[in-house]
Amino acid sequence: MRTVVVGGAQMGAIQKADTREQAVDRMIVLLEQARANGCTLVVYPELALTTFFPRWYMEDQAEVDTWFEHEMPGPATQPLFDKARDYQIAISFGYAELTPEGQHFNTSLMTDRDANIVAKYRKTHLPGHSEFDTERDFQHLEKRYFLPGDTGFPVTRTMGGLFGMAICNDRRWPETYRVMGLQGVEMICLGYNTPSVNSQKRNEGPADRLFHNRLVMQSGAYQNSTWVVGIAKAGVEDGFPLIGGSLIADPDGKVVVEASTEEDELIVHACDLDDCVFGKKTIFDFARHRRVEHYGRIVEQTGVIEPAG
Ligand code: CDT
Repeated sequence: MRTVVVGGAQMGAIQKADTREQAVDRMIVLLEQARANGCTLVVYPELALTTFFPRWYMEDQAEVDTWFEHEMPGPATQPLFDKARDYQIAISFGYAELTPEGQHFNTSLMTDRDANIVAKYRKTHLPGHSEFDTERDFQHLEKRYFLPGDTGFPVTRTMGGLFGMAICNDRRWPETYRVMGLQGVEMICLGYNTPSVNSQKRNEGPADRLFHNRLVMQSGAYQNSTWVVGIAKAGVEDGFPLIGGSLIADPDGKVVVEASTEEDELIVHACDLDDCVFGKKTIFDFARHRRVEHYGRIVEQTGVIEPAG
């Protein structure tokens, strides 16, 4: 057995006026709960330190930059790293990253149990749009504020296993899981901020959004025989609701634990990484069963090309 006791640290709403220090205080309370539950890894949401600011249209780059972290850890986040090291708990969380070269990314990190950053991932699939869209009920300006990630989907050896990360919209794309599956991934940690209603389709509400949330993470887990830890920032941020539904899916695609609120809530499961072995050696033994000679379109083509009529 190679057990990682995972704490999925769902966070409730963070309002626009809330400070990073307030968010970090809440993250530390969740870390303390995780410690009481024997967790060795805690996973927090996408953009865990602030409100989901891409819903706000901004033209002033200096104002935009106030939502970004210029260093990691920085003054506001150092206490979280310090507590995680004291408790010997690895952590993973999302934040807006401003690099020394001035590039903006939607990023996640993972530490080892000594609070050393061992992996970094920058969001690949940026949803939404880059200009104010009058057709939408609310804005989703990730394409305005972030560059597409430049990391690919790295898989890192740490804590006796193979770990990868993804961020929110990435979870809807099978390529995300398969690229990590091809590196033998055993646990994918991902955070999300998903509006409870589709801004372009009002009748797609929370029930549908939660259905899609489970559907994609359960399939990603099963089809790559990996654990998937998917953690929400949930609740109503300045009038804009986000779904909860944080969950852990096992390598058989089954949900083993799921959040029941839209508040700060810790879900816990002892995940045995050896549970990945059976699927990886049988039905999803990629080396024996994949037929790459038929998959060329997946990398040669981006959009749809229909057959000639
Ligand atoms: N944060 C994030 O990626 N949210 C998206 C919303 C898509 S609607 C423009 C998601 O896939 O949940």
